[in-house]
Amino acid sequence: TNEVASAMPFNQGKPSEYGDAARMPAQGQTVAASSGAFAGSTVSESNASEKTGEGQPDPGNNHTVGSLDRVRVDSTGQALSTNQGVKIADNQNSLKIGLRGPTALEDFILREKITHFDHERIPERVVHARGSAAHGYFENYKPLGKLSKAAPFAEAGKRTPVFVRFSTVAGERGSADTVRDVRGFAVKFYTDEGNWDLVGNNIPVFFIQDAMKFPDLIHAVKPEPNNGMPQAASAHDTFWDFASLTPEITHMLLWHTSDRAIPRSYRTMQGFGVHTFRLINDAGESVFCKFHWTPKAGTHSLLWDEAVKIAGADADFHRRDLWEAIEGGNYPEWELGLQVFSEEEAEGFGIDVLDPTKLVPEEMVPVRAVGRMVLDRNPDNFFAETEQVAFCTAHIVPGIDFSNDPLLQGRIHSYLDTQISRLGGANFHELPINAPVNQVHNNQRDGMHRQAIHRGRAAYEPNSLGGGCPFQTGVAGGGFTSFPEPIAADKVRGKPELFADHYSQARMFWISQSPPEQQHIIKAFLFELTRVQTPAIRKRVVSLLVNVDQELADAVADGLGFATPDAAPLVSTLSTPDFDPSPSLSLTAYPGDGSAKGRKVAIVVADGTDGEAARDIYMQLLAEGAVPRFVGDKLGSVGSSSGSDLEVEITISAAPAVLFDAMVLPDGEPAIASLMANPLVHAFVRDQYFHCKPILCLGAAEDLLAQLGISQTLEDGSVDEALFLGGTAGDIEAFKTALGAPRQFDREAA
Ligand code: HDD
Repeated sequence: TNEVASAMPFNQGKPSEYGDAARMPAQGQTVAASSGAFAGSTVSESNASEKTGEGQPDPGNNHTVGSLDRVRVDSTGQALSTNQGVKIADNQNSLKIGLRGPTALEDFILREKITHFDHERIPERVVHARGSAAHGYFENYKPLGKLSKAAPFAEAGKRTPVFVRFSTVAGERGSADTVRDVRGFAVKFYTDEGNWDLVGNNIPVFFIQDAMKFPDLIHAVKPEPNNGMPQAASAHDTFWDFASLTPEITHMLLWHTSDRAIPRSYRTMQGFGVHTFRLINDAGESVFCKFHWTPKAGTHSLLWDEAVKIAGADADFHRRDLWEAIEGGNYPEWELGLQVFSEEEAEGFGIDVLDPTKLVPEEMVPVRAVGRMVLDRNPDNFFAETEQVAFCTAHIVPGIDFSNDPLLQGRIHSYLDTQISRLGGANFHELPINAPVNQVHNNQRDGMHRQAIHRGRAAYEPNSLGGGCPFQTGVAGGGFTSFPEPIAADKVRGKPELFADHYSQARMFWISQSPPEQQHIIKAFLFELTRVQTPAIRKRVVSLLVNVDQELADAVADGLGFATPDAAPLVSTLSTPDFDPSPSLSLTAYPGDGSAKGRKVAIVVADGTDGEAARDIYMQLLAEGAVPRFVGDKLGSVGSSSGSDLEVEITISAAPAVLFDAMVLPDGEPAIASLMANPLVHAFVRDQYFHCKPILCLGAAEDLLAQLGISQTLEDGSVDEALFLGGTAGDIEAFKTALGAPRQFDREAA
């Protein structure tokens, strides 16, 4: 298998770990080092945390990665030292008074080491604690100056460095990746006019309409406070109690029970800015905008049974997938799309675009692609980068502005505030991963852990002693200015009346789903509400569903063993829009490029497998960018009926079927016979089959399927499009195509 091993994708795309090559990822970017009002600064400072960017960056250098290099530590060839730089002679033994005596209080080496260790942890994020991140860039397609003067959109081909963190919401830092939950999709753009954080989710709507309710929502979904259960799950009484008493949540409940909440990987999910934002152009004109990220790999989700099993087999399933894809040079990519509309247009939508429980259907306002985002480098250090990165919705740049969405308005406060306790003070912006690529100049001073060494006497403005610097720029000098929205209104606690339409978009979502997607939603409601212990809560949730769709409500009530209750009372008599189905709300709308890239394929082998054919398939899959693995009963070689022996890479018990997107059963009679006798192999094939994944059988391998009662003819007489028996060249081609296609959900009906 040497030729196979050397063709394996892992650890090949990454530039060398050490030295200059690590600083020079292949992709270049066009951000100028010093720009804006400070371009002429003659003070040559070198301060890593403030990212001075001395002179011009090297061509082809990624600006963020480059400035992070200054703080990267590489211990190759270096001696151990204390934090004060004193070399350490003995790192095994503390300083004792006699070999069997007590330890001396003066052992500063021991004390420094233990003291530092005692303080290694910081509080986890209050929500979105579990996550994973990567570096990359955003590349703009065309100048968008007419719409927005934001720096990333200024020129065609312009690349802005980004750091992107994906997360689950409810679980703690060490919880499993594949739980049913919303996924965070937070993008930090290091623009040359400051940092812009687009802190979104993989679902375009939210649970609540006002930030005032956020602590209640999170207290309800987090583990119950008396017993600390359940971890990373919404399937418990407090969440559904809150939900059943909060009708505005209904639209989100349908997304939350849909396949969106159990993505196959971060690479195969959409992202959304959720809120309506404003874009501002040079003339100060403003339009409304919603942000969409669409994955090039297409959208793919898990089945619930699979997600549950993966949580045990590999709790890091999504983290590992992202890491391995980037290490393997298979860089995840998304297209950024904008939905742009004027305030006047929005008035005709029949929804309030300031309501984050509503979306603007793409059929109403098309999504126009404006650029692409590529993630091409893993962090060097999880804590320094992924854990310490601080996203804040308040981080916007000239050309972007907030809308009055009351959820967004509250977030603007929350994110900055939370970092102060999570990261231990007001200077978290100086942490290398958080610092903008342009230098920071202001009169904010001191505080815990201050890194910058500010020069001069004048830490106030206006001043004459500092030559008037740093100075305010005005708008013409590139300074941020808010859109001067005219407002004359009463100061009130309340909501616009259209916010009270809680069901019309929930119904639109439901009728836009394909039949298998609808079945998954029903099953998810049944799972969640069966876990709920209080019967009245179950009934209240179903009474919300009656307002969405009678069949949905009936199916859920039936599954829970009670008669469908009456509809929950409507809080408004306003007539509500009757939306048509919106095809873009179904995951079937995003096939992506249909490629097999990054799809994991198990080639199950045993003594007597036709090695030549197995190796041939392996190489063909590699050529497609897929990730094949020889899976066997135990590690070591297995004898081959043709060609040299095969090396098993992973065992069936270490990597059960749920960790693969597809499987191949090669030919070879003795091998088939021994696989048939192995109950683990039965479970493997059954899972692949019932999870609707492509299966390719070569030659006699089809006997194994026959023995398990699996055939190409489905219950309703139709042909299974993802089961390939026989192994002709045509079968192999069709199998490769199926790798990038949606699952064969027709099998579920059986
Ligand atoms: Fe939030 C983290 C996304 C509503 C308060 N949120 C956080 C993260 C994401 C989101 C992706 C993780 C960022 C990271 O990776 O570090 N949150 C959203 C979206 C929302 C939303 C898309 C609705 C549209 N969030 C929301 C509200 C509030 C918060 C209404 C409070 C009023 N969110 C927070 C927070 C967190 C956070 C407490 C925890 C850790 C952090 O901020 O840095 O401030």
